[in-house]
Amino acid sequence: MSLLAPLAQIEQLAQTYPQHISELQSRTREAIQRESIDGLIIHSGQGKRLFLDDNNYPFKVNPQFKAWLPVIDNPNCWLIVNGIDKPKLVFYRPKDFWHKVPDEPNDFWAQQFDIVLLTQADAVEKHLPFDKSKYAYIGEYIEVAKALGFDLVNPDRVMHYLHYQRAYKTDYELVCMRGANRIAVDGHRAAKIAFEQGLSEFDINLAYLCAVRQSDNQVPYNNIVALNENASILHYTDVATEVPEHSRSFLIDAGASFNGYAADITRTYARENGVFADLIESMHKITQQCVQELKPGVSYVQIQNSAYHQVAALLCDTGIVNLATNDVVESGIVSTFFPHGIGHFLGLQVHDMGGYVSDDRGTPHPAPQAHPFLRNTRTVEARQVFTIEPGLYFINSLLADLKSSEQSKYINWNVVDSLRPFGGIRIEDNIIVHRDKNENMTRELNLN
Ligand SMILES: [Mn+2]
Repeated sequence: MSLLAPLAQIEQLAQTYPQHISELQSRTREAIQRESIDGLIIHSGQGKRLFLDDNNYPFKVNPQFKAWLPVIDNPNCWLIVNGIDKPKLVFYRPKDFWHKVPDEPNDFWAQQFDIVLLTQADAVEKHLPFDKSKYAYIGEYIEVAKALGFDLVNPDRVMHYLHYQRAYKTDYELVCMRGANRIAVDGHRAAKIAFEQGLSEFDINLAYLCAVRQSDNQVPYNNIVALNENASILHYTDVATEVPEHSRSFLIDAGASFNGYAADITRTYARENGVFADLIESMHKITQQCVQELKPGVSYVQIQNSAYHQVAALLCDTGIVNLATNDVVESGIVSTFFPHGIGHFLGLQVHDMGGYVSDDRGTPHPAPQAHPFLRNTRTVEARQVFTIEPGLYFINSLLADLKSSEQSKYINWNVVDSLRPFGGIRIEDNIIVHRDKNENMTRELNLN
């Protein structure tokens, strides 16, 4: 658990956790009934060696494991669950003087498990059910599962059900997600100051990590810290060490982890007033308008369409495109400037699972043709957590395509060229949908 957690938050975690486990138990009962099996054996993972090397990649835990408990840094752990008996945790605690050995579990979550300590990773078999034919292995290491005698590995019916249900967060998960936002917002404030001081991307990133007290490997995804033109590269993860001559603009897409749950926040800043700064203000309004439209019963695709219209209107108002708003959308011109989805589920993973299905049997519901990068097509419901992240960019490769097309004549290229050096804008908030209201976790922490 984060050392930054205030006392009230620690109490909330302890109070809400038993209900979280009982919800996971109930999902487990349903999942194993559908598969006609007796239980699930969930593997936290294992160390992964670099090719021709004796070092490991950073350990990334199986999300189905960390769904149960906030143990995110310990390989070779196992959970044995059947939805009825108290969950059994095989907790890896080797004799090792090279690496830090985790303490024996005694945190708020520990009493929900029957805990067995494992000193040798390859001695786990005696703690697992003898007859594996009625159990499914849930994890990444198929060869390990086979060697242990499992026939069923990540069976579809179980996985579809668990992924679908993961979209409905328990109260415990909401406490964790608020915690992740709180940490990330501290980082965003520090990064903004570092930009104002004229620091390099590398040093801004350090300022961010320093404020969130998490390393590159602990934050939920690689931070995007982009000055000037680099802000037009959607997943820019270089961190240039040199200080640019002019820091005109700054886009930062960076999160934080809390008990294995992610925050995913983006802000964009301009050095000086002007057209680009005005565009940033307008994009803040579009984000907040989309958040307002997010409510139970609405299709997430509808939010995407709304964002498209609003960005199209902005392109017209700014004189970038000389067409009526509807024509900017229908011609597809808007996707040159806004080429990604409006957002996604957020939770144990930054792009949480279960966005492309229409039911818990995994019936596919792919993104519509007009929005191929949209990561969610479900109907919005209470207890779901989303990002809302409209963008407006000046991406040279996409602009070149537009320039060589029929539609080039509708574009005011002088305005476009004057904005290219600023890269682009994305404003991303994290929202819990409740039955009667939305909770914009990011804005409630006064990150504007
Ligand atoms: Mn995002």
